[in-house]
Amino acid sequence: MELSALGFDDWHEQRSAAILQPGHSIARVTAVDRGAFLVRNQDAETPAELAGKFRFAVDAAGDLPCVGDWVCVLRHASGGPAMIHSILPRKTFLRRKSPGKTVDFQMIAANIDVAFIVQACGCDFNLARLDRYLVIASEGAIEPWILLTKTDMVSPGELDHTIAQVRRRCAFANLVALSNTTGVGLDKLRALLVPGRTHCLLGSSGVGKTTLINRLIGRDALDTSAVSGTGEGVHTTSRRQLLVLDGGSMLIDTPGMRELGLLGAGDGLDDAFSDIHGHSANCRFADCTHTDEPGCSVRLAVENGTLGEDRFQSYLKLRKETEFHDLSYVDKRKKDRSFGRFIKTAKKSMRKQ
Ligand SMILES: Nc1nc2c(ncn2[C@@H]2O[C@H](COP(=O)(O)OP(=O)(O)O)[C@@H](O)[C@H]2O)c(=O)[nH]1
Ligand SMILES: [Mg+2]
Ligand SMILES: [Zn+2]
Repeated sequence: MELSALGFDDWHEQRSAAILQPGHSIARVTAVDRGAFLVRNQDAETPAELAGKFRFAVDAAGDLPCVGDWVCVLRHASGGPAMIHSILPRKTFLRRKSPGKTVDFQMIAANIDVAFIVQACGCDFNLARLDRYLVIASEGAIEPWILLTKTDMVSPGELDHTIAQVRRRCAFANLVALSNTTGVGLDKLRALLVPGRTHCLLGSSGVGKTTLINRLIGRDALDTSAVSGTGEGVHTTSRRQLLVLDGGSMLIDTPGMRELGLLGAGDGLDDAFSDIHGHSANCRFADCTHTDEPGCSVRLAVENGTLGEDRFQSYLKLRKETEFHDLSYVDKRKKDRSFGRFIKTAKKSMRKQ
């Protein structure tokens, strides 16, 4: 299997030239479990560890390899784990604010082409959470698809109602509804999986992500929650997270994440809420916050019904959250080495506005 079949393209090739050292080779991270990694190249999938020098140079959690990363590794002729010496720049990424009080980035996965945002019909279905996932995908330059699972659990009427709610909330979102139990909708999903492209399943625990991957593979390659209890932690060492399907497309299963805090997600907000961003071009003030300024086109759109009040409120809530965390992050890293980098990205996003 060529590296290109694993998703390595011109974009990565160009950026690898300056980074790749003599004797090193390129591989893709297929699984991460605390300090241990699996990496895959043309020949095989092997265990890997961070080289001491690399580990020492890392000063932020987001700089550590995550699933989907392209890394430069050194393999010893005598065997043993491959040593990871550096990470190639990420073309796309999924990241969140570290859970809890820490204000830092945590990478979920990298170099993803399509993110399937999975929600189950019925009790898991939640539009606010959907908005949050869409912002996270947009921020990382990843094409989002909404997957509604467990359609067998609701009546056709309820399913239509749920789909209509999604369409009203995010008119631009692509959607597939399916059932792992009956198999309805699986073919539609299969048709979306492109060889050489990396797809990622994102969603709460229990919505059917692992079951779906097993259905696509046709065997139980991954443990579902029914087997592992919570579906998190227990079997992670034996569980490969990036899988290559028979057709040549790649799928990443992520463990369910309870907290999906936003940090540095301003651009993602503008993209995921492009309708609101569009209206804001007509606000009287260029820096209008759409809260109490006169001549606000966004609030006008809410008043005349062009923009849903719930969508607008969701936007304000997520914006407040990322702005709040951005401020603490800047505070925390003022004396930090990597602070310069954050400023650079912040400036870039300001220019884009
Ligand atoms: N009725 C129904 N149950 C499903 C479906 N997909 C998954 N399940 C069940 O939901 C539970 C959680 O599934 P799992 O794949 O582990 O969810 P994950 O945490 O998102 O990976 C398991 O008991 C599955 O058998 C579906 O389409 N319909
Ligand atoms: Mg799972
Ligand atoms: Zn405004």
